[in-house]
Amino acid sequence: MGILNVTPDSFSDGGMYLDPAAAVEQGLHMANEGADIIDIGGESTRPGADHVPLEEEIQRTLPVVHALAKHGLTVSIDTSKAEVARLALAAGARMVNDVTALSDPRMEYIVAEHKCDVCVMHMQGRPRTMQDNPVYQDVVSEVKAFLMERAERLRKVGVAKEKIFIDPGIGFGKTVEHNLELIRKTADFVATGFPVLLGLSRKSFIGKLLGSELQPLPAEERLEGTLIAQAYAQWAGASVLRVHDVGAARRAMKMVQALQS
Ligand code: HH2
Repeated sequence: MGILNVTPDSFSDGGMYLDPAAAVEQGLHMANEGADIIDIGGESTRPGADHVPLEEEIQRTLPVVHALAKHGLTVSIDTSKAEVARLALAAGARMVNDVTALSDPRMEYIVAEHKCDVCVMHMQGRPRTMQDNPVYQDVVSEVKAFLMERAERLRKVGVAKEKIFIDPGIGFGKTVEHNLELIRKTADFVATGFPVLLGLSRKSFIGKLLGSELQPLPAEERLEGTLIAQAYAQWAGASVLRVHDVGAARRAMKMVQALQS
């Protein structure tokens, strides 16, 4: 899954694809490099990010969703707003990536109606404050229980199991150690029988591990850390990796596949 943020403030590619033509070009480029899905987001979820009004999010995302779907690409809409999801699905998107896991009460019905794929992600708190002081008794079991509850809500409105992707939400209300523990236990999430999606790409835990808490390695120097963490998750059975560097991720995935066969 290639990341396409049509935002001014995303932590890694913010401001690069605000112009719809540049966004479409980047979407096509990622597909060429081997992305199966293009995930289009109009609201940054980085720590401290501000809320984006509905109309603004629609204006940013819809033209790009429409254009890339028209080119025959599989498009995912990264949104927590049911209305954005509804319009994106009508414009040709085939997946909803909801980092708030159905916080909008209409979301599950829209997903069920369109029979599309959906990703529910775990987050402790909300972006503005989520990194302040995340606390868990047992991070893996708490995150898993939350995801199972949200998956059950989708099952109840008729969404097929294989259409529900679960995501532990790396970096969303988690310390470096919480993130590492969740990645180490990828197989526990895979064992639920739901496909697992993971977003590790250039995340700050990699910067902190390879630099320091106070001086994290910058986002553009996190590729090796990203690829190794992704290879581990793929080996443990993750189904989808959400990435910025599609070509490099594809080559790494091929190597893992070759070693596994
Ligand atoms: N991470 C980000 C955004 N959406 N969706 C899922 N399912 N899983 C993730 O880990 C995930 C996500 C954050 O990364 P990015 O899109 O690069 O930045 P921003 O939120 O600043 O736009």
